[in-house]
Amino acid sequence: MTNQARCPHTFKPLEPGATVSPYTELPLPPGWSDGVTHCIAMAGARASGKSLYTAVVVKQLELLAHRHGRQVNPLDESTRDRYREVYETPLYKEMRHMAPTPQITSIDAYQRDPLIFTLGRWPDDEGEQRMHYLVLRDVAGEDLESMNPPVEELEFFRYADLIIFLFDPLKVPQISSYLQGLIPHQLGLGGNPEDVLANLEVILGDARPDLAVTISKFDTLQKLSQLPDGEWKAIMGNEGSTFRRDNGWNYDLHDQMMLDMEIDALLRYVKADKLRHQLATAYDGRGERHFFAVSALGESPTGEHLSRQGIAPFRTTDPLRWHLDQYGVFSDDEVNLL
Ligand SMILES: Nc1nc2c(ncn2[C@@H]2O[C@H](COP(=O)(O)OP(=O)(O)OP(=O)(O)O)[C@@H](O)[C@H]2O)c(=O)[nH]1
Ligand SMILES: [Mg+2]
Repeated sequence: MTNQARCPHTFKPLEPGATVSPYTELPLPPGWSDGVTHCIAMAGARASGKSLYTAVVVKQLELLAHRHGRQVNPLDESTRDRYREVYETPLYKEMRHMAPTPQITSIDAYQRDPLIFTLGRWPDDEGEQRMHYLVLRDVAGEDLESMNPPVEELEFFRYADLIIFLFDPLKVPQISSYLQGLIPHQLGLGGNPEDVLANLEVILGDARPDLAVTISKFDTLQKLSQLPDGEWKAIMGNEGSTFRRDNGWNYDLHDQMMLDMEIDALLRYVKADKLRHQLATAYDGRGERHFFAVSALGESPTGEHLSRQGIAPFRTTDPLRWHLDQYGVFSDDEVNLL
């Protein structure tokens, strides 16, 4: 499970001791090649919730790190400034939506540079304490939905440790028709997850990084438990199911396996057959994939504004912990209970 330091832009491997990336010719942060890099890319259609998820998951990781006696910090000024301006301020200070992420070829494409955070010192695969870095790349849904996706600019996907593929349950007709009247009308829904997945396959070529297939905006589905008696109420109102409850700060493999099976069953129930089939052909026997369900907000926004009840994230760190747990980073047996 050797995870050597990788170039933060291209996610490609680096030679030991490298101080400059041979791929971008940009200097690497000091001490970079002594650390362990976790390269994570967001994927999904427009408005599937990638940027809001990015904003929220960083805050959640900060809280998680605190429990483990560590800190999650932006590595450089660029990450700090961009995280603050693009992600934190609109969501946490102005309580409004974020603008759609611009296409990667546009001048204002802030996501061309990765967001880099330090995760603190953790053992590497030989038990030696090393600095671990999280490198997150947000992507424009517009690029991933495009008939001609900018494959070259998105080549980093091939080298990612993990792709978090978000899809919006409101794009599934059987779900959205039931939700009418239960949640405020959603502005500007994006494209189909199936088209994005097909493009992602083109971008990936033969590579199959771990894929977290993640239902976003899960709060909308949880509303189905409020329907009068019926099958949806039985499914979403079942107190025993893993997707009814948050796992707090714990990460438990058994809980994750249950969640994976329950989401799979849910997708079968809503007849998301095309997506399931696409995933099976693209990944089965060729790479690891796992189902997740997250909500960055915890509540549907009304028009331009977020819920007055504030932000109540649900299971947002699960996909990241699926990857990090293999390295013992934020593993529960490490919890500093002081
Ligand atoms: N109910 C609910 N709505 C959400 C949630 N997360 C995002 N949304 C809604 O989805 C919209 C789009 O979210 P973004 O994070 O900007 O979507 P994106 O995937 O980054 O979109 P692009 O940048 O265009 O690719 C938001 O403005 C919210 O209205 C959530 O957890 N719950
Ligand atoms: Mg975005």
